[in-house]
Amino acid sequence: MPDFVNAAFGKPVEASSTCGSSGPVRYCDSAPDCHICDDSNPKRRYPASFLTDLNNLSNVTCWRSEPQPPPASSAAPPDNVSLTLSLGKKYELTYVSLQFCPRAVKPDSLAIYKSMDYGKTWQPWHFYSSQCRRVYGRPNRATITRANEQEALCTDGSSMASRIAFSTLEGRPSAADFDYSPVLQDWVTATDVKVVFNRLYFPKSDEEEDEDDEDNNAQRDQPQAMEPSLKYKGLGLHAGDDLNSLVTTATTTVSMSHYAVSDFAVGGRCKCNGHASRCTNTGSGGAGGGGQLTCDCRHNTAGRECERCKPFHFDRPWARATAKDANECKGEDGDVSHLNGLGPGPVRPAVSGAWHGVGPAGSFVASHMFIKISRGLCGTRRPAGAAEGVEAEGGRGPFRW
Ligand SMILES: [Ca+2]
Repeated sequence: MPDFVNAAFGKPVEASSTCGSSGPVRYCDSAPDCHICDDSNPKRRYPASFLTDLNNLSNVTCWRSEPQPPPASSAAPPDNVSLTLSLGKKYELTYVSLQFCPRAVKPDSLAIYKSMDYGKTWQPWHFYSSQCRRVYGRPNRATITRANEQEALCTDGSSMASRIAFSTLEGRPSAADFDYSPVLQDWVTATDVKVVFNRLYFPKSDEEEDEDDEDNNAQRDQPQAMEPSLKYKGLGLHAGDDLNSLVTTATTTVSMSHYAVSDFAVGGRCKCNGHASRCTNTGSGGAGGGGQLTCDCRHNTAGRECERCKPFHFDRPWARATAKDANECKGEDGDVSHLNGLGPGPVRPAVSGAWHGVGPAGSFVASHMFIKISRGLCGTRRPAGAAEGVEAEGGRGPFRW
């Protein structure tokens, strides 16, 4: 299988908000320690590309979002600052980690989503919040059983250290049988990963009431679980509001804060369904020259993820390779093009007992010959118990197995 890598390294990340993108802005860290960011000034830039650059501890580089005032109450609209990472290929990911910048405020609530179709559709992968029920409509302590292994959990954000690491398989019962769990193989597959920061702070007074809130509001919160933003519709800020003017006004009165992340990493392997030991760049990739990452498929498989059998190798159905069985696609390696004109007819393998099998494409292998016949003409496989070399009915006439 391909090497375990940080698939995010060097990949582009799209940020919905970047500090100083429309001119110099004052931002503050957790202490009253304020600075200016300005995206047009190389010394004061905090672009999204700093999320996936080399994570050098002696020279930490950070992405920072536009500063904003803290929410007035728990009913204030969510921030919805997002980071979208596109991997350009299916990967099987075992962790997603975010390292927050030194001295930066740790977010209270964030959601991680994944896409398996290059960003067309998204599904929740994990939530972090000090208020799981309120913000995401999910219990804080849910249990995963074999019946709901594809369910996103919410864990308490108050335990967030300077790094959060979501382990995709942790606590999921079938993780030990990963090779045989299509559900989990699907669960860890992603082409894109999106992090949405919903809350930097949760107002203190609301936090203290949380214990009662858990049960009393469980039902009220439930229908809004999947769409946190709906919960705040009609309250506070609207999409059309000029945030910059609000930010400027607020700077003098409240401590401005922001999201600040130094490293966005996703750990996993290029997805090849067990049929390749590496992924390679193919093609020129056009003007960018980046090419397209594709599995270097073996076992007679084909496709970007080795997700199907090569032509003329359909003698058994495609299957993912496991630790015990390569599940190689079977067929005849020889050139059959010269037999294309051969019409349907009875098949008589020249050598008794040299029968290899009949595949979905109607291929029939006998000794060193590869004879193309129409589907179903010679039946399916040798019936159990039928001895080799006996006459058998098949299509238009008897032939030998
Ligand atoms: Ca960095």
